[in-house]
Amino acid sequence: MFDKVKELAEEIKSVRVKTQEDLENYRLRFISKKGAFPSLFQQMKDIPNEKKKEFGQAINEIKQLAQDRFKEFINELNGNENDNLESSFDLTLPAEDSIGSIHPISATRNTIIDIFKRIGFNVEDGPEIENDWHNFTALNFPPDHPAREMQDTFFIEKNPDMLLRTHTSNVQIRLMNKQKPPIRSIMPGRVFRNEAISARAHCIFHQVEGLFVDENVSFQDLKATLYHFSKEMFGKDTQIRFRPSYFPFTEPSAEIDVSCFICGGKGCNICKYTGWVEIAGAGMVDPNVLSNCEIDPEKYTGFAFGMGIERITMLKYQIKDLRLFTENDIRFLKQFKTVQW
Ligand code: 2NL
Repeated sequence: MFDKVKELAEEIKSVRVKTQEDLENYRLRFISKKGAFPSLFQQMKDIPNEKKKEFGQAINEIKQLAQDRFKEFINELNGNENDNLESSFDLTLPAEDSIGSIHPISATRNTIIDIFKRIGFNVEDGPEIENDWHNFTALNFPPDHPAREMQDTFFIEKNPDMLLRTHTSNVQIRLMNKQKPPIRSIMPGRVFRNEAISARAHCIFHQVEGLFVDENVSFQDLKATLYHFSKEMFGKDTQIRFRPSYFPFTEPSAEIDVSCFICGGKGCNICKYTGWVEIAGAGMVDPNVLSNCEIDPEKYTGFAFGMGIERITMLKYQIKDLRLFTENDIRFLKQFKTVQW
């Protein structure tokens, strides 16, 4: 009798299941009520009493084996089916929701580029990893100048210093070195500062800087250019104002505000009830900066400006937290599907 149990165990172990039909045969033979086990249990009555327990345990063990293998066979067959793409996906269905959207930072950058291109500015690009000269010293930040504190950055190497640029002005320095006036260019790009990340600050962000150097370029040219830009960007009724400020690389320098395009200047929580929002910094290029690039400050003058793309995007779309730009949460990005540029 025990031999029969052993034989059945061997048989179960030797079975290979490749098709649904094999599986059904296995089920009939080892799992169903008419299979091998009920008849084995029936033979219990012929077993001497002292062996009954041992016999029962042996049958139960291989019955468990039969059931375990049955589950494995089912998984194997289903698994193979999933490998077969044709049977589990309908490839003729239209792709759903697969077209992405323009990132709001790109949209704002593209709008800014378009506005300046139409009034004759070129677009320039340059390195994100920069040496001390092009990021600081040529821009009139002497090595111990306190303004360097405000633009602490990430150093790739010390002595000689290699660092992540804190503004795109490095591109302007490089441009003035290789191209003599007239120069009329904007420089969009990624910049870096050693800042704690919060809703209002990030260690990586984006800027557009602009530079116009020629004979007789005046502060009036700067005002007219930024006034035109503001109307194009925020609407034709936009007003601008200049507040005196300080940058090491411009003299005089100013902070530029536009009349609040949400409330039209009446006061709201975007403009913090002042009627004005800050959008850029600007000024006349310091003569030292021109000299550093071997441009004669007696012959040429220039204006320059810089604006943060994140800041303008946050104002435009009323985005309250800067971190949303880099988290790539699809629920945030999807909201810009209708934005063209
Ligand atoms: C801001 C202010 C500014 C400049 C950037 C510049 C570049 C050269 C020479 C002189 Cl090569 N100036 N750039 C000038 C004034 C302001 O940026 O608030 N940016 C976000």
